[in-house]
Amino acid sequence: MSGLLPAFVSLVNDPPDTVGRVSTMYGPDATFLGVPKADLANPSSWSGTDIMIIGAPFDGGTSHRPGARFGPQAIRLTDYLPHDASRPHLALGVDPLVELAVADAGDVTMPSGDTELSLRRLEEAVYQACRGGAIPVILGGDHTIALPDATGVARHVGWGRLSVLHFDAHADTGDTQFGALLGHGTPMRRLIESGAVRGDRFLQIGLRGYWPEPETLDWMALQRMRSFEMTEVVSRGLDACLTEAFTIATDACEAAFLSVDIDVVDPGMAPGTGTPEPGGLTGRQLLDAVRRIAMEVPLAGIDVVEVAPPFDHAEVTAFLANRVVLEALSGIAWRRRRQGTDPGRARPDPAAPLLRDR
Ligand SMILES: [Mn+2]
Repeated sequence: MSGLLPAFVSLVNDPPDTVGRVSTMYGPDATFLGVPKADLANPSSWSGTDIMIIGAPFDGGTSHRPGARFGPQAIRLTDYLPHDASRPHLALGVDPLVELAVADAGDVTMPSGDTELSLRRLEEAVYQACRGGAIPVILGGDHTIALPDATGVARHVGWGRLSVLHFDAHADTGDTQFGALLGHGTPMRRLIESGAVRGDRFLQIGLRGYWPEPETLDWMALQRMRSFEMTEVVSRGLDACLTEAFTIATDACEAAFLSVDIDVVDPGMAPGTGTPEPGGLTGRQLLDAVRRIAMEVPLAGIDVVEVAPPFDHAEVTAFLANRVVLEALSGIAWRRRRQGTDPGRARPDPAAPLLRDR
């Protein structure tokens, strides 16, 4: 690290195995809806944890408007109900925060000016959570973090044995971004290039607009990616597209990683994001899709990214992202109930009348 000013040396030399800390990088030391804290560096303190919330407050990879570094805290805190670590889900009949052991590791310390150090720390934190038996749920942060997120999960699940379900307005498969390999426009290409995930088990839903350019689409086709552009989603219906995606995602893979870029939703319903693209899913469609995925597909990791509170209005986007996390956790809790010996109050058909047979 010669040539750097001495003042920066301690930061750069910070050991990469510094996986996190039991607090948050920006704002008060709060956990996701009041769930207990966990110290990733001390696994015995969180043994038995099913879900590990990890904050990734990094926006150094944005190509346009930054601000997603404030996403984790907004997703943790934005809810009109008490932060009492209980959320009984009406349609599913499960309480994910009670039935699953959910803990919050706080934020990984990710200086947005040092991309490589930040991503290395995050990958290690995700891997540690997986190794301890938890499903990591990473709160972004810009989409650059999908690279360490899915890599950390693949290291545990099996290299190339992980499929990806990716909701986004953008493919994020660029070769470089302003000449850099790392950024929120390139993580999906890096993941496929490294072999962490399979290109032919990579499902993208909600693409639209005016990017990427034809050369990148050629590369995506070569990898045998399956990308559902919004016109196909509208024409066939989201449910039919999801059913096809699930068939591919569960073929010859151990588990799936779910990556939700909040800009997949129309900017009218998710204005707080850095690169808004008109014409997206409704908030309702995204919640239903995430719930269905968690109910039907074995998930090994999740991230929710690109919530940028400085551009939000009335916390619309933060409320939605908070519910995206809850729908995922509720679906996981429902799946475990239905597959276990005691279904409890889990409702076999969420579409049935709420108070049927009472
Ligand atoms: Mn993205």
